[in-house]
Amino acid sequence: MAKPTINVCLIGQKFMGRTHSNAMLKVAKFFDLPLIPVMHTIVGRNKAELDEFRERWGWKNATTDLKGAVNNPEIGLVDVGTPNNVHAEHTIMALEAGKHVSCEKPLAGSLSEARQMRDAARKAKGKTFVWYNYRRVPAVALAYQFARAGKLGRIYHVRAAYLQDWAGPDVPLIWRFQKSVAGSGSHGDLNAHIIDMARFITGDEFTEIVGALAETFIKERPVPESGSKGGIAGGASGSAKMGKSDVDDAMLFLARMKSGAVASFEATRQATGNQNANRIEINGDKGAIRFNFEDMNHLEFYDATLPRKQQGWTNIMVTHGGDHPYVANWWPDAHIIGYEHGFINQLADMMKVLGGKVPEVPLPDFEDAYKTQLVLEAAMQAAEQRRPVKLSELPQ
Ligand code: SOE
Repeated sequence: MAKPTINVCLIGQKFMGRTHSNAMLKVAKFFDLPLIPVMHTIVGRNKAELDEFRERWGWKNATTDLKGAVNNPEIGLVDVGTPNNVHAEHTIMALEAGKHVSCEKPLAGSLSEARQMRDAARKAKGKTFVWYNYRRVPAVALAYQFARAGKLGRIYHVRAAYLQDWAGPDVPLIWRFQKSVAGSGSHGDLNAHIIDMARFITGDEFTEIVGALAETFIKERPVPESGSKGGIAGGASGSAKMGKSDVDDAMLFLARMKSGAVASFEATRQATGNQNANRIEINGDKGAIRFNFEDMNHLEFYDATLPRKQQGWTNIMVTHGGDHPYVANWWPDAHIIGYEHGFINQLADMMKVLGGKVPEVPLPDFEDAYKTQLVLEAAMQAAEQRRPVKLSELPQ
């Protein structure tokens, strides 16, 4: 019997447009879902680029008419994969049109826009989701299960760093280096992920940013000649004209959490030698976990309840279908998976939730993602004002 379907309208066809389109193509092949996504309409600004994208990925329709597509009564889910400065406009339009809405991270480029989105979601009938895709890397989901099962015990430390090294001086002034579009640089792009991961794994919340430091190493960049592909894979060529980069290349901060745990965070695009090292270590009184996305199929676990002579880091290959999250839908032991599978796993969970089922691990909605946005904002204020900032000072 044919499964129920939901027509999807995707806004944006650059880097995240590709990861989301790939997830839509694959999800029903690998997961038994209560609801199947249909690639109904791709929305963008450049008709020629859109037609090529529609053809390549198999979208039924392509249009530059954002309003018409979002308000199309055939559409059930609007998926926003555009730069941060239009997340609020696109998602609120869709919520007001009665659609379910998913949005790329971070929720928005600013706290005020994130708050508008959160408030719109509170009033809307549609469900909301945010693509914090690393929650659905099996090793990170396993860390969540370990922490929630008490295997780490009382948490003392969260130590997280998201280190990239792609943003050399030749990289043009794409939207990621423009505060008016991105809201911040590595901070909103990379610290957003590790803040969400820390909150997700521990179940803890932040109370205070004790200190923060933002640095822009490369103050000017070549102005892009061609439309940038938006992603870190470049795709834009720089002109001779130079423009000011007004965002952080690196942001480091120290924080306190509700449980009493202390935390250190670092995001940078100039950590030479670290290409996409999304790293987190959490130390508790019963155990510890360590994860590095550059080795994404492994989770290191330290069991401090063993006799001291037996204690040591275990390097778990998180690919066992019987026990590890999501893996039963993929391949046999040690037939490893990649970056794109986190997005497919996320879409599977979104379809489960829309189909009235329970996701494998919790999915962040706009309410949840707003809490991550509060931490982002508090750290930015702490860096700008060179003082500690309590999250309670911000609009909740
Ligand atoms: C660029 O820093 C980027 O593409 C981020 O925007 C993504 O969220 C991250 O998953 C990979 O790096």
